[in-house]
Amino acid sequence: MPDLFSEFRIKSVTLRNRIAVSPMCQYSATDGMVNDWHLVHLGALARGGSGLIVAEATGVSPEGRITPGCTGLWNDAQAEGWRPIIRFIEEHGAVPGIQIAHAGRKGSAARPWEGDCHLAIDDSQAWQPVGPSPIAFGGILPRVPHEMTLQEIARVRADFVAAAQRARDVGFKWLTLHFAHGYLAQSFFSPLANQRTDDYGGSFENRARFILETLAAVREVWPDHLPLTARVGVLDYVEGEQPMEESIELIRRMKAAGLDFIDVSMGFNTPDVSRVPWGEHAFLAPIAQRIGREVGLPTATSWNINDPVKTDELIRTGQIDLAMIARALLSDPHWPYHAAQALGRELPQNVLPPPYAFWLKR
Ligand code: 536
Repeated sequence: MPDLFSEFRIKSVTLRNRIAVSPMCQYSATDGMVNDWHLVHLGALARGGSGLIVAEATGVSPEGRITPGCTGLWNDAQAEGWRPIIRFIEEHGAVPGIQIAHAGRKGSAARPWEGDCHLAIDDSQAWQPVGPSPIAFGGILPRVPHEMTLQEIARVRADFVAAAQRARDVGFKWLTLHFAHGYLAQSFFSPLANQRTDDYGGSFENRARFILETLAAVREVWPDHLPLTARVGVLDYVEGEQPMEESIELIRRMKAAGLDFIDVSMGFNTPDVSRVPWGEHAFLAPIAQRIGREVGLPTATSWNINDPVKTDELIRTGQIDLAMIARALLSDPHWPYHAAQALGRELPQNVLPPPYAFWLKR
């Protein structure tokens, strides 16, 4: 069995270890453009030795952003901005990935540290959020989304395709579709957000349609030799959510449509997260393991993964193939180095760049 520091191979991509940087919104872009912040933030994570770095949820259109500070891939200038970041990540031995997203009814929000709530309608930076049905998320995101027409659904699908092409052309090697966290695609799948009566709502087939069509359209342009992955919200921990069997069947059909890898996450389709077992280490790992086994796809999960010994065990016992780590890496980009120490292992040669490794080797 592999351990935390074993390579991971998928398609033509090899990760140096099983430590992956989960996408983390920085809300620090202007008009969707990355800047020095993103280079330093992601560069530090590459220097720190993680195998895979998935850049933050990046809007496929201006209205697809969560906040006005989110990154975008709806024009070529935005794509070009990623080039130095991709180059730096690769020069330091990590694989550059990006998550493309449409925020749906949760979009047009303030940055978390500026309130996290929907922007005022007359705010010059605000836009009209869209969704499958005119049902508000609630809580601090009270705006009722515009119910998307069939034409608007087709447009978002085309926006995902165009963003995937830009990600491909600028050199990303790993693409993650954001089908989680109550954003647009996930909200089509959830009966909590979708009450449409046309081909995109109601039955399992209809609620799955947006995700499956978007995935299939992206697969047409994303190179066969590169992994196409998705982060899927498989449960919400609330009444009225879809049964787990539906989530598993969705991922089975995603595999048939060309999905290579699944990152198991939550739905977040309601403001009520009181039943999420936040305190348990890697609480989604057993669910991820079940899905990976039943569908037959390499699997990752995230949320409260921070303890090196427990994380190594998740890999060694085959529960997950990759650990998607967020906050632990934010607080310590050198988590891989410290994990090797905690595991009592000799530091693998490829974890730290020579100017650091020389002084820090044990
Ligand atoms: C989920 N979040 C997910 C985000 C950004 C904001 C927060 C994303 O996928 N881009 C979350 C919900 C509730 C509590 C913590 C995190």
